Amino acid sequence: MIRPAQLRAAFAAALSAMYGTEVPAYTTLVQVSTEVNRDCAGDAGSNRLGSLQRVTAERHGAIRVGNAAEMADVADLFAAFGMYPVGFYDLRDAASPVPVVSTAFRPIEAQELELNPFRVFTSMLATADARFFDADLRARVDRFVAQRQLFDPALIADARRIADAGGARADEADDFVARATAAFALSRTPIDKAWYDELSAVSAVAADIAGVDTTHINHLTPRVLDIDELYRRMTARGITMIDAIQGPPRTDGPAVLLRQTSFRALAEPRRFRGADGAEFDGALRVRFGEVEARGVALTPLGRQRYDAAMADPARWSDHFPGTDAEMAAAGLAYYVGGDPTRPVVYEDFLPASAAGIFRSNLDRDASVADASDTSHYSLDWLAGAIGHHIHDPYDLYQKAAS
Ligand code: OOG
Ligand code: NI
Repeated sequence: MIRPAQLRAAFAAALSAMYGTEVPAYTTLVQVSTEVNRDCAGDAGSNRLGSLQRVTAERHGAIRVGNAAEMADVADLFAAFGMYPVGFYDLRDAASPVPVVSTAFRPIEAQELELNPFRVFTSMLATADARFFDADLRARVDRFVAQRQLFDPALIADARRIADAGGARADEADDFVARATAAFALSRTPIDKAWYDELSAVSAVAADIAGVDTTHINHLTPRVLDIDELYRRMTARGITMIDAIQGPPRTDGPAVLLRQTSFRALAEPRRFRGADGAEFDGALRVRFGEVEARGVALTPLGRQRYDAAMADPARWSDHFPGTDAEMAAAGLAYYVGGDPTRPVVYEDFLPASAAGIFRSNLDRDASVADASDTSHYSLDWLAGAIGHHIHDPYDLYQKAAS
């Protein structure tokens, strides 16, 4: 029996290999990340926020789907890899709104995270939100998405069986991982130019999701121990990074939550079909490179402080103490058994950073109409629609700490 953790590690590695052939700059990013991690971890190869081996293998992916049925397939597929939905992110209300609601599929137990922490931020197009989609466009998008098939039903059936059995048979594991990986390859099928452009006028993300017949990895993000150093080294190599590192500022105190930065990938060649039916070559810039550094998970109290601190990051130390011992004593962050030398690593995402990452890689913001939103997207709605419990991240951190 091949256990979910082994399948997950193989899946993450296969996606990484595939994405590296699709987006060559990603390979550079992984190389530089590996160098930075080696330099940071020191001779012992260890770091309080994770072993060099774990951190260097660590990735998160991002994918985008068009409706709840597609999201349900994703949930069933990822369950075979021991990845379960955690948290609900509503990016429609961000400073630069994106018409999606999201969750993150990831391992939920400490031991599973240690074996392989691969996670995938998964967004669903919010077509029921009238601020982005009028009734006519919504109906056409919903129809387009309903007629396509992102995942072979046989793949999903195998995933359900593997999830129920708690692993795959040795003779089927490689083929299962290969088929799951292929479902996220960039499609070579021609894109209907008029349809893609119509959706782009609403939102580049809407076009990326519903302008094509397939889904794909939008980005795959390695983890680094020192993101400021990574930023410097990438810049020195002539790769233009976005202006800022998203999330908390660099401080002398304990690293908290998640810091991320990215670079825009170059235009990728894509095939198009014009109104006259003729095909031609074009290019799209929708996929990018992202990198992240992870810190200690904050308690709800710590998160409140974080939100207050982010309103005025220059005065960080007014909100957060400078040592793990003080963080633990004040109940601001999670530590295993309350021991300040054993931080519980933050495994999730940050909505403001996610919106910032989306935004920094788009040519323009979504166009938001002055309509009222009568949609009912929520964590409970999504859980019902995909038929899976969505875990509360704080419950998981509490458990990891106890
Ligand atoms: C997802 C953006 C969110 C992150 O790291 O915050 C994300 C997307 O671009 O589809 O991946
Ligand atoms: Ni990301």
